[in-house]
Amino acid sequence: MTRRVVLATRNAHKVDELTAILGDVVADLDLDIVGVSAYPQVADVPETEVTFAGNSLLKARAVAAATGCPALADDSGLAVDVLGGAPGVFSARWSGRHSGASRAHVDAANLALLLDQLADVPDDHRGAAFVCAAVLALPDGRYAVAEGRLVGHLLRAPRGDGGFGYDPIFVPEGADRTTAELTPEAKNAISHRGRAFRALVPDLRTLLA
Ligand code: ITT
Repeated sequence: MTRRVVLATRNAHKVDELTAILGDVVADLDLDIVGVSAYPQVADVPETEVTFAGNSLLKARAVAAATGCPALADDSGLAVDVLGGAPGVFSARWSGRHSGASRAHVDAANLALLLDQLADVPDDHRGAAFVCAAVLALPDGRYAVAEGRLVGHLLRAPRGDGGFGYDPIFVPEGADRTTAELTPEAKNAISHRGRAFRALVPDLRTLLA
């Protein structure tokens, strides 16, 4: 029997990435994956925790409770070494709140602010990592958490049109292209989100079986 699982994100890029990353397990377990936008009555969850896992759990639990379906959430961000791990859980709102602005506009403002803050930081101190906490929460209260990281460094100017957020300035360790210059498949194969959700798959198989 097909089982519905709701993705607790309003970020369309994440929905695309997660649908591709989870392709195999979705087919194996006969899941019907839908974004939370299919449930207009579900309110936005304020991200009041101070860790990726905490916020991801908040989002997944709220959507599981509101829809009665198992929910998958992702909380993610960029941790910059020289900023002591910031923007971290504040990555999506690093340049403040922009009410009514498009996600592309907000992403561009966040990226421009970060580049400005790092303008005087030399190349060998521009290390950073993308971090992701993936959560599956069931309406009965059971849940599982897994984390993934992608280590790299930050450029001085954006390059590439793919991905979203800080992708145009992030070059993974050992690579020469930004994650915005990779194909979606190549990004998903190495990304923090790919790693976190692949690490969650054994729990998906157990809890959704
Ligand atoms: P939801 O809360 O609805 O899932 P969001 O975009 O607000 O969407 P987060 O709170 O997890 O999600 O914030 C993640 C931010 O971190 C995101 O807006 C980007 O700025 C950045 N980020 C996360 N993953 C990224 C990726 O793969 N590439 C580039 N930037 C990323």
